[in-house]
Amino acid sequence: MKRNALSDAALAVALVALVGGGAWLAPQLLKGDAAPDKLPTPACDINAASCRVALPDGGSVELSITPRPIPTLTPLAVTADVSGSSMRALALDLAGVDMDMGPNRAALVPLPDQPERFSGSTQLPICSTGQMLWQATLQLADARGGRHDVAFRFTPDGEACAPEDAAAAAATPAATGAGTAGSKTAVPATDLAPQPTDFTLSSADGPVSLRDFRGKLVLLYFGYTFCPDVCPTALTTLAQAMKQLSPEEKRRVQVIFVSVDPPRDTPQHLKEYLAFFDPAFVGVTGSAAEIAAAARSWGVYYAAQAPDASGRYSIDHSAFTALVASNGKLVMRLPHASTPADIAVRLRALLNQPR
Ligand SMILES: [Cu+2]
Repeated sequence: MKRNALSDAALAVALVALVGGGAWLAPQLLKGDAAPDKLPTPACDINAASCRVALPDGGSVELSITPRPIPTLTPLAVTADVSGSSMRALALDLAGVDMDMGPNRAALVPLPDQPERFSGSTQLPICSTGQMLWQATLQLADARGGRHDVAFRFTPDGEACAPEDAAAAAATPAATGAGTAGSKTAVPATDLAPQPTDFTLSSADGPVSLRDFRGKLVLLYFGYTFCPDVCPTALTTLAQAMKQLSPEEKRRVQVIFVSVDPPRDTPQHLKEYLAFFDPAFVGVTGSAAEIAAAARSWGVYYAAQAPDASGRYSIDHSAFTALVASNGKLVMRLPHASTPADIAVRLRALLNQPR
């Protein structure tokens, strides 16, 4: 769905995909009674090698994240080898240091034949042209259940971050079994700190409020029409999902596309752009402050990048679709890798719930 006029921009553009890679674990499973004891960060570059850290009971743990340097939007293998200690590795949490990228915690489980080796898999859910500092926090528990954290900071390798690579990586979770309701590749609403709230923004046909769609399910996506790859892919997926619904079901679902690029996306331009995917999709925009408030409340990150010599710019942005219940509450964030069938199954399950 890449538009030719923008293909050169595609090479430089940032691509953000909140794909649900790796194993997600409800945070409450990991909450101890006391705040974790923070162990000193070792003078070791986790991006370049595995890192060994001394533990308070005299043993040590060696953390490895591969491939190295750590790429974005690529499945990562995580291994924590504990030696001379009764501690267990519980999980690895990946978080943006300067911006909240949402929960991204991979459970680590002992290998059956090597009880001191804990492994799991995860993925950095963003592909950004900008340098972004991440923190990997290894979460450990001692024999009495006390929690100990070790933090490692690194800047991922964005070299392999061309949109095509990212799209392929984003497609991987879907190909390996996402697609059923309840799949762990979706981030459940309970994991979100943001407070989804109503908004009123402008469409080509007048003001649109989220509350106008009470009684319907809403698929809410934040993006921009000059986006070379991620947004067209997401909109194509949503359009295909809608095609899998019956006319009666489709009548009870609304796709809303919120522009994070108000200077370029006029209401009329949004309408024409969205009609290419499905004329029933509604596109809205507003002032920079209105868009920022709506995005923040729905947990959407976006950041315009520096313009090139000809003044063109791309915008990094979250790439999930918020699935909003008929009462306006967030049901879940559908990852970018969701398939049309996955989305249709979820929609139908909600539509068929007794009201
Ligand atoms: Cu986009």
